[in-house]
Amino acid sequence: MNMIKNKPVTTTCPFCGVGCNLELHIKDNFIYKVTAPFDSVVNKGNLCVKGRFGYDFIYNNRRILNPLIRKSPQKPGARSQAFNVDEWQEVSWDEALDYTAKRLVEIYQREGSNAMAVYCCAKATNEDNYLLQKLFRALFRSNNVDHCTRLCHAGSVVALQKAIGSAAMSNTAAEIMETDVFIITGSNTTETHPIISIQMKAAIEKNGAKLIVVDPRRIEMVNYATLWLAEKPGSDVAVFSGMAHVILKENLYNKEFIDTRTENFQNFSKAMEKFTPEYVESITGVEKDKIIQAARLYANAKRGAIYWALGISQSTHGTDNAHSLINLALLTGHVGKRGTGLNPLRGQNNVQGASDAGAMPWHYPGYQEVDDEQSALIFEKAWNIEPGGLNREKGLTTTEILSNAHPGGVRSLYIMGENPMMTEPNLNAAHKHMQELEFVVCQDLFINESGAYADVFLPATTFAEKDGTFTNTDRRVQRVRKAIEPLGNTRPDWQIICDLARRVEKLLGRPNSAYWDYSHPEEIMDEFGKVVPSYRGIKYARIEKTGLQTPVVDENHPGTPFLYAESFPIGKAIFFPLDFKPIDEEADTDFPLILNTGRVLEHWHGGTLTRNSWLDDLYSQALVEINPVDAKIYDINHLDVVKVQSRRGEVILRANVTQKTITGVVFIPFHFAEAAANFLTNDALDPEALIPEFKACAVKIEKVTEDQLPTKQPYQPRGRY
Ligand SMILES: Nc1nc2c(c(=O)[nH]1)N[C@H]1C(S)=C(S)[C@@H](COP(=O)(O)OP(=O)(O)OC[C@H]3O[C@@H](n4cnc5c(=O)[nH]c(N)nc54)[C@H](O)[C@@H]3O)O[C@H]1N2
Ligand SMILES: Nc1nc2c(c(=O)[nH]1)N[C@H]1C(S)=C(S)[C@@H](COP(=O)(O)OP(=O)(O)OC[C@H]3O[C@@H](n4cnc5c(=O)[nH]c(N)nc54)[C@H](O)[C@@H]3O)O[C@H]1N2
Ligand code: SF4
Ligand SMILES: [Mo]
Repeated sequence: MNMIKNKPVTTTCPFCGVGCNLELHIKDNFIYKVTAPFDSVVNKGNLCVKGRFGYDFIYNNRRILNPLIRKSPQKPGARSQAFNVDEWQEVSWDEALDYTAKRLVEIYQREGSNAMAVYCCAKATNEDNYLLQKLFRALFRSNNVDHCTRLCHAGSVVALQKAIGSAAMSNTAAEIMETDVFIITGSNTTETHPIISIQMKAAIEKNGAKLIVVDPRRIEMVNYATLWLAEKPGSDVAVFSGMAHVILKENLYNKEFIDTRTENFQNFSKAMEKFTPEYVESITGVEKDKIIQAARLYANAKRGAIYWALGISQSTHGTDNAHSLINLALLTGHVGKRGTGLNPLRGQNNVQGASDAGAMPWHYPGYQEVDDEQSALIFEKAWNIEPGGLNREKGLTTTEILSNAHPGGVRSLYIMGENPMMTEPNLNAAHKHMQELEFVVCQDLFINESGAYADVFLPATTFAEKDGTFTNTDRRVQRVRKAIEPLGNTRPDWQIICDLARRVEKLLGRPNSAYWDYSHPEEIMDEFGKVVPSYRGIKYARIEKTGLQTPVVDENHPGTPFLYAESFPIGKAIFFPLDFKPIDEEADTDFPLILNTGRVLEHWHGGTLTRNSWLDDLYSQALVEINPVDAKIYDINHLDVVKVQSRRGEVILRANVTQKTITGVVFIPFHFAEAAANFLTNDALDPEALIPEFKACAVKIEKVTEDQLPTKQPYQPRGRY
């Protein structure tokens, strides 16, 4: 069909959780330009480089346009890890789906529910994720369902759930214009949530808001900050408990809020006694005066807000770190009002939505617990399953799914739009686990480092070729619209899942047990709304122009810009007494530096999208940031080739000698396959959230010769058309 559109198609950006609105300009089924609507409440005409120019991955030559099956079947322990398309055979959808259903059902019938596992996808829509977890729960009776949220804000989620009963961002990003003091910690906001950072800068420059940055890296927002607390990695509990100590000692706390809205204050304040500014300075490296100033500034604010991301969460004590922030907000009453709040900046375009949709091992859609009898009954009824049929046991998390990949454990892994072989910690160990699987399915746009292990590849459409919804970081459910016809034989994820589910049902001899005959994602959202109260009022007709912020409890409900005005979901919020714990692997004489990992503006995670885009021309090689003082010690000049080694692996890349990282800490972005930072990272986990310590492990660095620099993956020039 030749679709020449006079009017651009409005949709939602597929990269980050800000959820910017895009206008896709189309001619002959080709997107030739992207702009942003000026009346969008989210981005007001602004876009970052990824949203504006990064969409050309859609047309990249390496995109897979037909279903593929391996020519020679893969065996556990002897899987080929080749990207080489010659090892694959193009097949019809019928053949690919019949084969996938047959292999999955065979493993399920032989090994049972616990052998089945799935990674859902925070880049795909709410509708896609709702259906994929439904397939694994309803048909394979498995709760081994997780997605990248585990590697991301799991620490924040567990702490927020325990302390207040809900894990979403409490306020709307745009309310920053009403804030007078805010803290940014563990968030490199200008590179990772660029359009929110524009609003933050405006709050400072136009409104005189004051900013406190707590981060071991000299991120760009430090240029706008009143105070920068350059702590040692992993010392957040001490920094924020030190601030709480000062607030308590100087009587700057909000007594009325504490009395009426919180519990456990006495135990908490007792635990804070030891965090004197002197003690905190000795652990964190932050001068005590700065702790005192930061405490006064935040406590005396009329409307204080905290924004945080992975520097807090990705730690073996990520849950405690997040509690230390929640404690501060409760102590000062800076929550439950406009312009305040506890604001974990969610990363992927639809990580909030995939979590809401139940893409998690311990929860059904809407955070209803899998081991709660009442919740199980609700879903048995909704999905037409016999009473007692759904699995009541909590499933495995992403990292656990891999470490349980052995005979008697997980045998098959279905991956929709994730790339664990770039994004899990300790990749050498992860590679061994992946090898042990019997059957791997990848449903993606490209054969990425994980697809290279797959037995079947199911080619999905991109965001621009399908309908649905994404839920952004401030809980706004927005439309994703089909702008072009799917390229080649690609299909939207929701259709692939339904086609597969019907085949699985047939093989299991339970046809039509759950409903899979949707003609449009809108019908999936209607079903989703029936089982998840906070989405009950989301109807496509209501979000045509502007999204609605959950909870939207009925069809007349206007949405909820900020939460907890009257009470918290668990009634009174709970203070958590904390103690300081060091990182799992501290620097020592053998591995004297700490490795911090994270992102750059131009790239996305494992690089599957952005390295198949011209964005790779903008930022084309991995660099390790090292402070000039350390560079001198190790005799390293700017752009020298160096080897970075940890106890688990090594990578070779060029050095970027820069003040951006503090002494004793080096930083590597994890986007580059030829120098994948996750060969080095530590897979030690937070005991409650089970999130790995991506942000700190011990490494050593040495100069090596130029010829040792690995060549980057062949990059094929953009443009299939
Ligand atoms: N360009 C781009 N944008 C993205 C992404 C991307 O891949 N590329 N990914 C998206 C996703 S999924 C996510 S989750 C977000 C992540 O967003 P961010 O969390 O902002 O991303 P990171 O680069 O991981 O930065 C984390 C920050 O934590 C700091 N940090 C390290 N250790 C510590 C510590 O011990 N304490 C504190 N307080 N800070 C520390 C780092 O120095 C860094 O500044 O970004 C989203 N946006
Ligand atoms: N060292 C280190 N490691 C980290 C982190 C870190 O800070 N440091 N951060 C962690 C965090 S926060 C995250 S969120 C994870 C991210 O980890 P992943 O989710 O594994 O990484 P992505 O590269 O975003 O993988 C997304 C995949 O989805 C595909 N895709 C895109 N759109 C669609 C679609 O519509 N349908 C389908 N089927 N596929 C699609 C893309 O092609 C890509 O292959 O990485 C984690 N790993
Ligand atoms: S800020 Fe995020 S949502 Fe907005 S254009 Fe950039 S990547 Fe897309
Ligand atoms: Mo993330």
